[in-house]
Amino acid sequence: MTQETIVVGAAATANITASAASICAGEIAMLTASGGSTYAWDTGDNSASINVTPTSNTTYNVTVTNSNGCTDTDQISISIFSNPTATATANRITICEGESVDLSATGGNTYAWDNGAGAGASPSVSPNVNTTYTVTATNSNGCTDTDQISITVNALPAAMASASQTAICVGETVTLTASGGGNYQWDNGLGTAATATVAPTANTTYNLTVTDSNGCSATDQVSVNINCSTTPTNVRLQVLLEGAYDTGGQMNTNLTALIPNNQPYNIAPWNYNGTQNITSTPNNMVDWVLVEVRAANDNTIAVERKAALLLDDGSVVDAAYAVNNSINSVFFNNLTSGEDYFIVVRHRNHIAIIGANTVALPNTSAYDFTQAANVLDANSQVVDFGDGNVGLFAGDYGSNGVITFTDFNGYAAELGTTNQYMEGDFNMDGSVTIADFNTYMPNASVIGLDLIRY
Ligand SMILES: [Ca+2]
Ligand SMILES: [Ca+2]
Repeated sequence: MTQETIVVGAAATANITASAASICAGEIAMLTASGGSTYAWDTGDNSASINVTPTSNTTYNVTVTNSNGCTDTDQISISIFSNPTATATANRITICEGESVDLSATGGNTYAWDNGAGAGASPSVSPNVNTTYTVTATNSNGCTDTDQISITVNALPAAMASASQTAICVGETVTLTASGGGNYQWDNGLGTAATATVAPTANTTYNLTVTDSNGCSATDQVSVNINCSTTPTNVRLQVLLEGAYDTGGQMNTNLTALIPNNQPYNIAPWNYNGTQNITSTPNNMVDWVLVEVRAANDNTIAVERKAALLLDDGSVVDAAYAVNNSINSVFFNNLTSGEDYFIVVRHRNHIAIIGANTVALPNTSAYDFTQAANVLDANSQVVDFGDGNVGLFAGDYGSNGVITFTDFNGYAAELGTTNQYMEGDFNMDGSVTIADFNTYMPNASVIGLDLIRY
């Protein structure tokens, strides 16, 4: 009998530890086996430690073999938490610089945004440049997902409002100019053009809004101030012209389209060299008139003259009215405020008149030449319209202060002209016709006052 010695080697004891028993889908768990010298995982791996990324709950087995060739097995289960699905949106993805946008995230329990958007499901942000925001959504298991939303930021237009002058005298006009591209909108009723003409009578700030092709807007403003060595004296008066006169204190505006932009009294006999002009004719303008202010103590002395606009209701206003229809007076620069004066009204084919009374200037209620009592020698110097109003006699071709056969000759020489601004157009309708003769004829012997005749 032989005896056999059986050597019993130490048994292997397999053990697996995991970096985490539960992980989020997509995460790595490190499994570490011990208890032997070689390892065989059911994943096919043979190292003591393996990294696994299960997508569902998974049990991993390992067979451990020690140096004696003894084996043992162990297993470990890794459970998977589902991940949230993050979704980032925004109430708008294109904004103008300075605007804000509301971001929104869904899919998690808590959220964290980058680029300073903070935490929360719906932060409000105001990026100054194009920005992509990434949100990390975390669910109750602590698993996360990310999503992104990109916001496009359009720069603002370079709005610029400028003025041809920023310090003016009352009655002067200023051109405002907008730049910065796109569309323009001025306040103060100035419309949408790139340029606007204004004649403020008080310090005024003009606001401009510029909107570019992206719809982004910016504003600028320019102020025009009254800063003048002289303070104007506002002269208000009311006067009607025969020929243009209709009824009820109103004149027609048949001549409006033909009225020159520059005042027409720069020729003989007036030789008035004022620079009054308009860039567009107000549709209620009847014609230019020449207003003269005379001294109270000597009504033969003309203190100052000014060409002005006669409107269809008889009011006489400064040329600046053409760009500022809130103006209701004529601005004189060389009168002494509070002094009394006589007012003279001249028109290029009518008999001039002078007030019967002096008036303290500036006057707040218009000196009313439509009333005979206010006209010197009204019984011979104005025509009575029969409706309570009086007006200047038409028919003084050449404006020398007398209506004679010479005036007829002037008319006759122009007879037949149409659509022109003519002296022989006594009824002021743009044409010289027999109707003008009919206007002239009843006045053919009128003689104006020596005092104001040329
Ligand atoms: Ca005449
Ligand atoms: Ca006519």
